[in-house]
Amino acid sequence: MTGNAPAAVTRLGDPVPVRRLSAAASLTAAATLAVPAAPVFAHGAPTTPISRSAACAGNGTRTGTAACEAAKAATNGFLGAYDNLRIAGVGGDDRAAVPDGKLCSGGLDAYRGLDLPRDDFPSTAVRSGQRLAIAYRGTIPHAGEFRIYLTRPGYDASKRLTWADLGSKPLASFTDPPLTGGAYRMRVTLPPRTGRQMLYVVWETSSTPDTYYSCSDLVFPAAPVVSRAPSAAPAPTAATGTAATGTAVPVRTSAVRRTSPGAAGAAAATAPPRDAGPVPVAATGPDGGSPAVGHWLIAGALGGAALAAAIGLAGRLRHRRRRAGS
Ligand SMILES: [Cu+2]
Repeated sequence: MTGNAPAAVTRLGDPVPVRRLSAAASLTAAATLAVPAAPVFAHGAPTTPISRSAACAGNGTRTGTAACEAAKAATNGFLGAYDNLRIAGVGGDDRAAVPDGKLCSGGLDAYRGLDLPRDDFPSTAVRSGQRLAIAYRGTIPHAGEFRIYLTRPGYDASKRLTWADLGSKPLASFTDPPLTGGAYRMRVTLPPRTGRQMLYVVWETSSTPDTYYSCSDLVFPAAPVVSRAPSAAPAPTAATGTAATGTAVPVRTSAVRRTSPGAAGAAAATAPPRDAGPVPVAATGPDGGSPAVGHWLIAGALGGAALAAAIGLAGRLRHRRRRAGS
């Protein structure tokens, strides 16, 4: 368990806490003067299939889209950093820690706009049976387990996501998957679904107290439209149709049609064959870069630098201590 490759990588880019303190002090001062869009090196989020946090939250790649603008507006004009959607001390009981209807924000106020039940969040076009590649950007690597959930048939994307939508068990789970190119790599086979669905990823880290949550919007092909022949003969599509999908047909169809061209383009751009997936612009630096610098730059840029810095420093030190102790 200990001394494996990912842990070694982590330590390479891990300055001594004392040095971090002095560097942070000067960087905080500098950040208040300049740096419009400061990079954030926090922890992680899925970039493929693109998650609402990686798209819309701080330093996201699609913040200008209508859904992201709405999400931001619904969060008092500010969303937290895209890779920092985490809760400490969950200990595996996600359902107790994250309330229904707030799964995409993890119940965190700084991300509540991500819970909006909209059908135009940046999404990924997929199909049933596909071996979907997942790239979970790890801006600070941690050991831990990923649990990948998919919404059940009959999920209604016009309502806020609940645990019941996800079923009792994850589609798959992975412990310490390979970290290559700055992202954890996993693959899941997608079961039969139609229309808009949600991939919900839980990352319960074991090297820190934190668990991370994220929603990735998926768009399967719409359910086949059942033809209404004058005769009583069953429609040709009946072979694959079920009662559940049949009743859902009108909803799915209209939902897909309402998708804007921009959103459709976004979906195509993140189509599954692209294994690597888009990487948030601000996070493109080498992973061994300087996470501490990013933390302090953003803390300074957020204004109220002193307060933010104090809070951030406390969090960082606790975070490091836990990791050093593990
Ligand atoms: Cu972290």
